[in-house]
Formats: sequence, C-alpha cells, structure tokens
Amino acid sequence: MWTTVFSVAAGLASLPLTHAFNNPPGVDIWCGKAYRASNASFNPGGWFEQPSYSSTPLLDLKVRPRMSIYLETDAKGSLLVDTTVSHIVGDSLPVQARTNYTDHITNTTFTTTSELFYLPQRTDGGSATRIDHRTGMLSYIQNQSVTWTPIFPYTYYAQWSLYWDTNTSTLETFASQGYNVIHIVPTGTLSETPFPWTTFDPYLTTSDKQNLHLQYDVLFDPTNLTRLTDQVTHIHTHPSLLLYYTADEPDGKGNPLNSTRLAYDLIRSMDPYHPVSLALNCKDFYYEEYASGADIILSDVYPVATNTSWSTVYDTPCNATYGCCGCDDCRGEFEDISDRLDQFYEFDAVVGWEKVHWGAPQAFGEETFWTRYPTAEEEVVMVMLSVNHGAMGTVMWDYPSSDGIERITRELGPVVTGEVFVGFLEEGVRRVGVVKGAGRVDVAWWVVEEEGRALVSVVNLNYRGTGEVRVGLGGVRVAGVEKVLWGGEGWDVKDGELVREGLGGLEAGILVVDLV
Ligand SMILES: *[C@@H]1O[C@H](CO)[C@@H](O)[C@H](O)[C@H]1NC(C)=O
Ligand SMILES: *[C@@H]1O[C@H](CO)[C@@H](O)[C@H](O)[C@H]1NC(C)=O
Ligand SMILES: *[C@@H]1O[C@H](CO)[C@@H](O)[C@H](O)[C@H]1NC(C)=O
Ligand SMILES: *[C@@H]1O[C@H](CO)[C@@H](O)[C@H](O)[C@H]1NC(C)=O
Ligand SMILES: *[C@@H]1O[C@H](CO)[C@@H](O)[C@H](O)[C@H]1NC(C)=O
Ligand SMILES: *[C@@H]1O[C@H](CO)[C@@H](O)[C@H](O)[C@H]1NC(C)=O
Ligand SMILES: *[C@@H]1O[C@H](CO)[C@@H](O)[C@H](O)[C@H]1NC(C)=O
Ligand SMILES: *[C@@H]1O[C@H](CO)[C@@H](O)[C@H](O)[C@H]1NC(C)=O
Ligand SMILES: CC(=O)N[C@H]1CO[C@H](CO)[C@@H](O)[C@@H]1O
Repeated sequence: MWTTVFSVAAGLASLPLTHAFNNPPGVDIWCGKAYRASNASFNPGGWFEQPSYSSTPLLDLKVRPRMSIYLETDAKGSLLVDTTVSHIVGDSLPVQARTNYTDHITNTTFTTTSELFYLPQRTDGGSATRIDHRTGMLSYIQNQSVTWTPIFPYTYYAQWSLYWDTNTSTLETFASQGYNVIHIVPTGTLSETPFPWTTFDPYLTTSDKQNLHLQYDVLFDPTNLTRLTDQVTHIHTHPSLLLYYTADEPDGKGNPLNSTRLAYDLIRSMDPYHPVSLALNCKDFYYEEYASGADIILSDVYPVATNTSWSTVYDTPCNATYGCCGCDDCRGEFEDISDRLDQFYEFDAVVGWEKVHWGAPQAFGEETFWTRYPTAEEEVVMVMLSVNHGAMGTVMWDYPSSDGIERITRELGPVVTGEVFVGFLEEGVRRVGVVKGAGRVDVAWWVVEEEGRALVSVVNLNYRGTGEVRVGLGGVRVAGVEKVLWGGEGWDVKDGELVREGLGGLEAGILVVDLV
C-alpha cells in the first residue's frame, strides 16, 4: 500500500513517532531516512547485520513440522529436516566432518527444538489456514471439511471508501473477475471507531457466497489494542477468513520495533487457526524486528515510471541514507522487485526462520512519484517475476486500476489460481533456469520429479525483443512442451533445452514441459 505515507507524513509533526529512532526531533523520516529538503541526511541505522564468516564449517541444522498447524482430523504429519553446511550460521562441525562432509559423523550430537501446533477441529463454522513450510504454499479448510485446499492468493488491495462502500455488488463484480482473495483497505468509515459492523457485515456474507477469501486488516494500533481485539473477536469464526493483516509499511512509518510482534502474539493467543501477514516497504530497515511479527511478508516495491535517484515530490536526492522516492533504495528496474525478494530470503536464512513472501505489484500511477500506470505487459512481468523469486501470492496495489491492467490481470487469474499452476507450486521444488542468448530473461521452474514434468516460467525483462534464446533446466533435460499456459507458442526443444526464435519485449511465458 502506498497512500498511508501521505496521511502519515502530513500528520507526522504531531505524532510521537517522529522521534521513534535516532532522528533528531522534528525530522520526519521514511524508512528511517530524513526526506525533507529542510533536513539533512543522517545514518538511519537498522541495516541487517550479516554474521561474520566462519572459516570452520558450521552445521545449520533445522527441524520443524512441515505444516504450521495440524488439526485433530489430520491423519499424519511430517517433519522437515535440513542439514546445511554453512560458513555463516550454525554450530561448528567436528574435525573429522570438516575434512570430508560426506564422512560419517560420530561422537557428536546436534540438538534443536521446534514448536508443533496440533489443534482441535473447528466446530464453530470457522475456517483454518496453514502454511506448508517446504514451499510457503497456503491451504485452507472450511465448513468442517477434513481436506485442505491449496491456494495461490491472487488479488488486489481495494480501498473501502474508493470502491466497496456503495453496494455489495462491487464484491460480486470483483469475484466474477477471477480473484480468489479480497483485501479491503479500511479507509473512510472503516478506519473510524466504533467500527460500522452493520454496514460491513453484508460484505462478509457476500464474500462467503462468492468463495472470496479474506486477507483481513485488523486495524492494529500499537498504542491501543482495543480495536484489534474487537476485530479478531468478531471475525475469527468467519468462514471466509484466510489470514490477518496487521501492518501496512510499519518500517516506512517507523512504527515501534516491537509493535508487529505484539500484534502477532495477541492474535495468535486469540486465534491460532489463521496466519498473519504485513507489508514491508523498506529495502533494509530493521527487517528482523518488523518481520518477526508475521508469517507472511508482502514487499511493495514500485519501480515503474518513477525517478529513484531524485525525489520529484520532495525535491531531494534519494540514496541509502536520505530521501523518499517512493521505492526505497531502488534502481527503477523490474529487478528491484526480485532483488528485494531474494534479499529477504537471504535474511531469513541467516535468522533461521521461515517466512512466506508475497508480492505487492504496482498497479497504479499518475500520482506523486509515479508519472504513469504500468502497462498491461509490465504488470504481468511484475507478477511473474515475483513468483519466479518465491512469491507465493500477489496482492496488487490497487483496485480499480487502469483498463489495460484490469484486463490482463483478469486473463492471468485462471492461470495462476488454476489447478495445474498451483499443483506445481505446491508439490514442486522451485529452481532457477539457465538462459543463453539474452540477458535479463528471468526463468524459474518447478519440478515434480515423480511425475517427470515441470512448470517453467520465463519473463523477458527487456522492453525490446530478443534473438534466439535457449532455456536450460540445469542438467535436467526437457523432452517436449506439453502445454503453454500463458504467452505465445513457438517453443521448440533442442538438446534437452527449450528454444525460442525470439521473445517479444516484456513477453512472459508459462509452460508445462515433459522431462526426459
Ligand atoms: C527539519 O525540517 C523541518 C521543516 O520541515 C524543520 O521545522 C526542522 O527544524 C528541521 N529540523 C532539522 C534538525 O533540520
Ligand atoms: C570423501 O568421502 C567420500 C566417501 O567416503 C570419498 O569418495 C571421497 O574421495 C572423499 N573425499 C576426500 C577429499 O577425502
Ligand atoms: C457446509 O456443510 C453443510 C453440511 O455438510 C452443508 O449443508 C452446507 O451447505 C455447507 N456450506 C457450505 C458453504 O459449503
Ligand atoms: C446494487 O448495485 C446493483 C448493480 O449495480 C443494483 O442492481 C442494485 O439495485 C444495487 N442495490 C442497492 C441496494 O443499491
Ligand atoms: C482505545 O480504543 C477504544 C476503541 O477505539 C476507545 O474506546 C478507547 O477509549 C481507547 N483507549 C484509550 C486509552 O485511548
Ligand atoms: C515496545 O517498545 C516501546 C518503545 O518503543 C516501549 O515503550 C514499550 O514498553 C514496548 N512494549 C513492550 C510490550 O515491550
Ligand atoms: C531523475 O531526476 C534527475 C534530476 O531532475 C535527472 O537528472 C535524472 O535524469 C532523472 N532520472 C530519470 C531516470 O528520470
Ligand atoms: C545522500 O544524499 C545526501 C544529500 O545529498 C548526502 O548528504 C548523503 O551523504 C548521501 N548519502 C550517501 C550514502 O550517499
Ligand atoms: C564417545 C562416544 O559416545 N562414542 C560413540 C559415538 O557413536 C558411535 C556410533 O554410534 C559409537 O560406537 C561410539 O561408542
């Protein structure tokens, strides 16, 4: 979400948050940085600290339940065990193992602990949602079913006051376009207290009827937990609830570092059946502290049609310690999105936790920092690039968007929410593809080895077309193209690689291939 910066920036002088970090009194900050021309740059701090390199190898042992929750109706469960050898995190390996990792290690025991949530089946009509820690895929149970249904959340943020708040038919229209989740942004009357449940409840009922799942904003205020408690009490048995959303860009706003965790703990104590998400806007500002308060992190990186080195709104330069350009520490390229996801996954590996990451692609423009809307092609590039880099859901900001974006996201909907695509993301292992013949062509693939098939996603980040490209799956040989789910035909197979005479500018392709 972006809009909040303005309301916050406008009101900052009167908020105690102004002095939340090491900023001098009266200096407004975004992502910890001074951004007004009247204020000088200072070191914002909060950068993620990489542990020092250990010359002796370390065992990064991780053991945890595969699913975030199990219900009493689940007949079995499983554990995920990772035994990675690292030079950054873990415990020292014994001498004999250092010389040859494959040697049998004796006399040494490594110990770790984990939490297991084993919960009663719901009998109150409420749903349950769990995270598969192997892939980050969400699945849910509704209506006392005992079968979990996987879901790739694909939707938009949509503001209450700008869209919903006229008539519940807005929700029917939205659902009919193929989106499977709704995120109602509580602007206007919804952000006021007391919460207008009588106005809002018909929308919840409509969500149920439309099988639209809710990413539900709990109106969290770190200084007053009453609203959160009230929201969770009211919503936690609702059949459409998929997950909670507690904070929109808390890092940008400089909310207290313990605030997201506070909300998380409170929600979990009231409702252990649903995961919690939040959106981070900054590239590297107290990631560990803010992310500790959610299972799912959305990163809203908006690189299209903005000047990332000069703030056109505040008339200042933007760099690592100063300025707000609408896209924190960005280069104004699609790679800002994938770099952010990659970096967060790297941070996660160091912290030793598993976070699910979702994308929040830019579907707005013609305002503040952004001179135009992304084109339809750019939108697909941003969605699929996010997926290629491990986003297990996308929530675009925001709806309604441009005609072109709405048309293309409607078309993409059945593909990314469909059984084939979701099946590969659920069962497969994501890998990086190798591209020959062109730079800036991003490829990921998901293999389900037992089936001898893979899903391949190819995204040309260049505005221009390419010459011949070859896509290799790192030693795994392609036998043939089974189906093109998205994008042009014209894929051949030569020497076990996918070959295309050329990719169009910003072309994206999603293919199911058979392996040798
Ligand atoms: C920061 O800028 C504000 C005006 O935007 C000004 O009132 C304040 O004195 C400045 N503070 C410092 C330390 O420069
Ligand atoms: C490591 O152990 C494996 C299996 O015992 C052996 O094949 C390999 O040669 C050893 N490597 C070294 C460098 O000792
Ligand atoms: C829930 O299950 C009950 C009993 O099986 C059934 O009558 C009802 O239609 C189901 N509701 C939904 C929304 O699927
Ligand atoms: C809601 O909108 C629909 C379609 O635009 C319209 O048919 C219906 O009368 C409206 N209902 C109310 C209560 O305004
Ligand atoms: C906290 O919020 C509730 C509901 O908005 C309000 O009634 C109450 O007065 C607030 N408490 C404080 C201490 O501000
Ligand atoms: C959270 O941090 C704030 C300072 O930012 C502190 O005043 C408050 O006591 C902390 N709350 C808890 C529950 O630790
Ligand atoms: C950004 O703005 C600066 C200052 O006006 C200008 O020199 C630069 O060319 C702009 N960059 C882009 C990519 O528009
Ligand atoms: C960022 O820009 C400000 C203002 O020009 C400058 O004072 C500061 O040194 C710059 N920081 C970095 C890391 O380049
Ligand atoms: C000292 C010690 O506990 N040694 C044991 C290490 O593990 C091997 C294999 O289990 C045993 O044979 C040793 O007695």
